[in-house]
Amino acid sequence: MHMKITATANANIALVKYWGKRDPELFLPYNSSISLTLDGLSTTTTVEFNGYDQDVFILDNQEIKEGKGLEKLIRHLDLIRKIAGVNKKAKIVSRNNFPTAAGLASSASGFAALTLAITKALGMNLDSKELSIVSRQGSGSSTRSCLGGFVEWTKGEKQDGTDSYAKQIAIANHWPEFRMITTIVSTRAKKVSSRAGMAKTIETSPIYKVWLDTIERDLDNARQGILKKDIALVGGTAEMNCLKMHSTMMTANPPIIYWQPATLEIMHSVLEWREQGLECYFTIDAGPQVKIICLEDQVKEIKKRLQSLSGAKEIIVCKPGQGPRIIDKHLF
Ligand code: 2P0
Repeated sequence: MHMKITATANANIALVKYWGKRDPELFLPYNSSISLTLDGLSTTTTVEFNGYDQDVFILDNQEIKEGKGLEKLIRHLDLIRKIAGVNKKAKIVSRNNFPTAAGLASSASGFAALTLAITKALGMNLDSKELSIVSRQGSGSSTRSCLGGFVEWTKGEKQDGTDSYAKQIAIANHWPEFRMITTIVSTRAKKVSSRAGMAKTIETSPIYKVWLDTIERDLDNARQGILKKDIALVGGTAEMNCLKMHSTMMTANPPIIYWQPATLEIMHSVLEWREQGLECYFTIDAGPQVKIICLEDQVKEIKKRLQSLSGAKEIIVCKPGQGPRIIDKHLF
């Protein structure tokens, strides 16, 4: 068994979204989803199991002592301890290289790095499929951060979740010109978590069925678009899929509206720029930030135009990134 292990994992942004759990205990989704693992938005986590009489979690230099965040972490640590047949306590220190509260998929990179670090520290050598199955049970979107490049989280059919895992569609280098520009419009914590939002949507939105009825076509188009490196197909599919997901949220009862005025300002701008011949598409997750999908040669112009808008407080340009890995540099 290793003394201390440090792992790093990248965030991912979905092109075809995960929205809705058929099994909330095992984190089994109603639909498959497809994402890009992003270079540059990452979480690094160091885990040590020897010498502690209670679990200690430190995230971005702050000890997490209570709350839902702590419950999620303990639940995940307990799950892996159970699989490994170990009951030692751990110290876990984690750092994001981006603002945690900004809604930039910190739980995706966070749980992927955590799962890799804990399993390695407990002497388990999981392949990426096994890693993604364990990570999934900490946070759904982290399933896709267990591989680099373009990734599909296949929903699976089985009740035990053994066929609900991450598969790589294409490596990061398959389409090195692909870019995801993240614009931060608000760093305020959102009122409704993704987890609660999904549950409410399934329970109350009259159009959740439409989401499920049309998802396979979106998945097919995204896969084809990625393999053919067709930005219009990938971007167009992602944009429409995002709008459909938000439509299901907005028609929940009570309605869930993650957009802020600045979100709409950027959405309208992207549509206008595209009409003017600048090829770009938007996607938005369960929060107000807008991510713009484009190719490398459009980045400079898009950044310039974003800077002239009032709402884009911060702009982060991401390329296709690698999957999680073990590194030598420990955080403590
Ligand atoms: C996604 N989202 O595919 C979708 C799009 C948000 C909107 O995955 O409850 O934090 O931990 O499984 O992974 C965010 O959901 O939720 C998410 P849990 P998670 O990226």
